[in-house]
Amino acid sequence: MPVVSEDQNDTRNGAQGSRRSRWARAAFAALSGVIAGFCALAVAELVAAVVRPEAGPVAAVGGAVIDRTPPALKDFAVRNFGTNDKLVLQLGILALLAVFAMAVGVLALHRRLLGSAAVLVFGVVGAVAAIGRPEGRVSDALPSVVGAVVAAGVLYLLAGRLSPAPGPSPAAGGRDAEPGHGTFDRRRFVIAASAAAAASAGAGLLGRRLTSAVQAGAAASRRDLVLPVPGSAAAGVRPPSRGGTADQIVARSVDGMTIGTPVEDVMDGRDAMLALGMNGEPLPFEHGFPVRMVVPGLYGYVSACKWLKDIELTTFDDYDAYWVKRSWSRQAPIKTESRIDTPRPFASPKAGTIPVAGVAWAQHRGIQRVEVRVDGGPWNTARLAAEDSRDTWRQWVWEWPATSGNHTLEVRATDRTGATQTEERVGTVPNGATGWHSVVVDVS
Ligand SMILES: Nc1nc2c(c(=O)[nH]1)N[C@H]1C(S)=C(S)[C@@H](COP(=O)(O)O)O[C@H]1N2
Ligand SMILES: [Mo]
Repeated sequence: MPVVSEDQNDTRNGAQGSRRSRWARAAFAALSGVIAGFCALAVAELVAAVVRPEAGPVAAVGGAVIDRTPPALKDFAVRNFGTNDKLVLQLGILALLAVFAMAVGVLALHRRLLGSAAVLVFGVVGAVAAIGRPEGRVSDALPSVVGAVVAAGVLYLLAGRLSPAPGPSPAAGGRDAEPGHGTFDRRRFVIAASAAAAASAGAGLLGRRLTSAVQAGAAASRRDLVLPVPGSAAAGVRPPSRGGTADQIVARSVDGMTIGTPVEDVMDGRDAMLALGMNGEPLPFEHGFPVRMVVPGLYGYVSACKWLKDIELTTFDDYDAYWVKRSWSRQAPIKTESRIDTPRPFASPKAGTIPVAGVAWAQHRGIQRVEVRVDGGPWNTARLAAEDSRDTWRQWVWEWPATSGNHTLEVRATDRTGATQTEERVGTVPNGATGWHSVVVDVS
């Protein structure tokens, strides 16, 4: 079957065709780069499925980026993308990778060895990111390195298919290729590229399979877990005789998180617990299956280690946990806070009686009073829902006799120690935000 190569068209159509041919080769070169990139990721994910899923390059680079993102940018991402922030980050990484892959593909067209070697740089980036993760180990480099080496080989091969065929090309029906004129055999390239893409897809699917087999195993063990009936609604740790200079409990998780909790809080009789269940069933995976810590009254980053692996008794002098290393406070009791949930900001309700309602919390101290005021006027005491326990949120409502116009609603809570929520506004770092929540509404 005679196959017409790009270049034979050129000889027929002259200079215009030749230019078109050069563009076509560049496009094919960019495509080679993308295929090599796809191959790198697929192979890396396959190896990661065997070695350790978190060591896969996309997760590792994503994690490394998050660790190095300035707080302001992190806040921006959380504000704009909410719980999709990690997805957006991963898509961003993939988009950036695609651009680089195209560039490397074009480079390989001109400098085959150099372009292929450039792929290895990505392997180094992935490897460094994976090893640098908390709990990272040298073997975590394997997925990125193997992926990059295989991809470099693939790019070298594909770039070879794009180089001018030496001498008469049998695929071109025996016609002489003109040396230096950019002849390449499209069919041979397409076959090689398709094979590489298909093999990569196969590797990626196999990796997925392996990972989902592990997930299925975890799901089965969760399904088979029979929760014991608790002796009380919540049974806290009872203090043994105190002793020793130890003042910090450090919990470690399988995802490399470390969380340090004051021994004093865990042992003071509150319902500190290792939780196996929630709402009458085994913990959901995202909340820490098979076991997590819960200590009422302390923010999650100092108390609530999920996917718990081990617990160590140590001192605050000797060890700083994950977020403490990142400029958060060693100790972080939950602050007395309240929030307006309805009406929503910039709502336009009708004049009349409007219920203003929300939640307030001061875990382990309990909520004593919630007050609401309109346009900086006098405070009005809200009605509180029954208290489930002083460790739980408390709902509140105040019936507002609303008149038409623009109004600002503010709320503040007072806990059972008599302390009233501070008006002073501070951000979440280093130990939790403060300030009064306000909502502006336009009553019609
Ligand atoms: N292993 C692990 N545990 C963790 C974290 C984490 O990133 N990894 N985040 C902590 C933080 S900051 C909070 S607020 C809670 C959130 O728990 P939840 O997902 O059950 O609400 O988990 C805590 N425990
Ligand atoms: Mo948190």
